[in-house]
Amino acid sequence: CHLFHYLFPPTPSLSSQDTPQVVIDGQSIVDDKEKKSVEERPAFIDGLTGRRVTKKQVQKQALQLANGLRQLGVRKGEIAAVYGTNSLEWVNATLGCLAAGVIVSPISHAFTAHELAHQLTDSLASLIFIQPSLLPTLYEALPLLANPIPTDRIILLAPLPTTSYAMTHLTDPSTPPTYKYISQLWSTPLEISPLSPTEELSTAFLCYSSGTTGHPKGVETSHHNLTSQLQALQVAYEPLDPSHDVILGFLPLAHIYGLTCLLLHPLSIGVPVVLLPKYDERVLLRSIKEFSCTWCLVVPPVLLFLPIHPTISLLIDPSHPLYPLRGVLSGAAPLSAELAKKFHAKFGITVTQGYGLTETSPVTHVMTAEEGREKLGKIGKLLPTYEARVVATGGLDVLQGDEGELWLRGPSVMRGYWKDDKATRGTFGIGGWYKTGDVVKMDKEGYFEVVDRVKELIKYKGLQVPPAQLESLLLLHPDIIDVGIIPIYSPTRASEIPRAYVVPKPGVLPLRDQSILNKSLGDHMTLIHNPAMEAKIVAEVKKWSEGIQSWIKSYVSPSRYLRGGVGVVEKIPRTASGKILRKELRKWAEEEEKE
Ligand code: 4UW
Repeated sequence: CHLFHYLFPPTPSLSSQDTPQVVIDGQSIVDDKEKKSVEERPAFIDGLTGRRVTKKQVQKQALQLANGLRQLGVRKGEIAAVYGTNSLEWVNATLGCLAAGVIVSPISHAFTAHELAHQLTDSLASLIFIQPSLLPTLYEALPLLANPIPTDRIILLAPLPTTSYAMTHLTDPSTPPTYKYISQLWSTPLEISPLSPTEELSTAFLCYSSGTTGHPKGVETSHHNLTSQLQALQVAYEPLDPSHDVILGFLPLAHIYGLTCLLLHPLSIGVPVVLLPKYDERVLLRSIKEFSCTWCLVVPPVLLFLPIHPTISLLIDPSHPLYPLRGVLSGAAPLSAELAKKFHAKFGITVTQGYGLTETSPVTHVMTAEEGREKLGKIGKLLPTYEARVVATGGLDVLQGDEGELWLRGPSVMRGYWKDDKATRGTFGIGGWYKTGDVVKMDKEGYFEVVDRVKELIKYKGLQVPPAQLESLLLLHPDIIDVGIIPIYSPTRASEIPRAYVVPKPGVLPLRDQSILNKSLGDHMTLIHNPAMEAKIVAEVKKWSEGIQSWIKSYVSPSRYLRGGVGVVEKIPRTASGKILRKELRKWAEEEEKE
């Protein structure tokens, strides 16, 4: 059905007389009082202000927005960008668009004007919901857009200001601001038309992912993809109790992990979510206590910082370290069993894992906390509705227990990449199998483990860093003639970081000098940290590479900075067809590591 109808099933009455009771041995197991209190519990809480909305209010406001969008002339099938940090307004914009049949393309709040312009142009977004503080980035992006967004379709993601707060300081002073706050768009009547069965396959979301190769592409996620996903999660996800559990939500809703696991799934099962705009240890600890959070979603680096931050220890009661938190679910990047163990030793809380991809809506593997205790470091069993194969190079299934690429099939696999048939064809094998680009193995009981990645993707703290995007940017630099980017692992960050190898234009650096070539490592590479290099040249190369690192900062968001550094080399190893031999680059990085 329509995702909106799945989230808010059209039950005619919620009065106690009409509500069917579950009766066991003559006793009602859900008494009216308890049911009523569950309905009155908030669906979402703004963790900073304490503002809260119940599920009924969420539904009403979404319908009001849907109607307002219609009045604005926005039609079914148009694309709305939602650009901001987690907030109640973000939820309203997204669900309002869903109800109106408008496709939502969430955009990371950390994006630069350059990245924003790319996604707005590529997605063909015709309206944007934007957090007011991000307006300056939008102004920078507007001139770069191929499809301009009219001013009356720039809608502010913020509660109506209570004072006569003026937006002028954020806008071009020559044009008076005409933007509306999201709630100014709300209008009645409140109803949405059901989707016909064919429309169920229509796109609901357009999240961006680089997939196995190339630039970020829009992933077409349909209503049906998500309703199937939510049904499967209801069976296999950690059992959460709507009358007791509260989820802490600081991961970005704009990433599919947050979108499904912090917004859609909790809303569908009626468990409240405390929304925080970013990861901040102090706010996080305060929120756990203030809102009695019992469940938390993280990416691996969070587990590293929390235990070691010195000022944080003071906030923790040693007898109940993170009370009442009882479970932590990690995903989006590799988690070592060791890190999970350390966290458990410190806080007595089991870290369990899930796995998924933007292309699979996203969860395909997950474990409950109970399973997590036994299977540390694994990603769990295959979620119901999915079929999986573990495939060797050449396309044959490996023997049970051996490593191979994970291929998936199921109703939550994306429709395809937006306006990119070639990429879509490249990612699906014969029989409609979706090739993940991740290398896994499965134990006898059916628990999977991620052991490697064969695709280009780099994950910085769970966020995608597409090497192809960074490479094409670096090629625009006047001093650079070739470049290859790979991930290196940073144990202090518990995350991969991108490292660039670049070939400078002849003459830019004194690298062609024979005396230096003689000291190079291998035939093709001159290490900048080679201690034999003359100090002056080392300093020059270092300064130049730092210049490259800061140059890229004006184009990409912080998760994509070249934190792994810039290595200067004579040439980038490529195949005969010109493909970068990333394995070779990885070897270089390992050699440097040993130095
Ligand atoms: N271990 C190792 C993992 C893991 C992993 C993902 O940005 P995307 O497209 O999507 C995501 C989705 C994350 C996610 C989904 C459902 C879920 O339950 C959960 O954890 C609770 C997390 O990140 O990136 C997809 C790529 O991210 C890597 C892997 O390479 C995959 O192809 N990845 N989860 N547990 N690697």
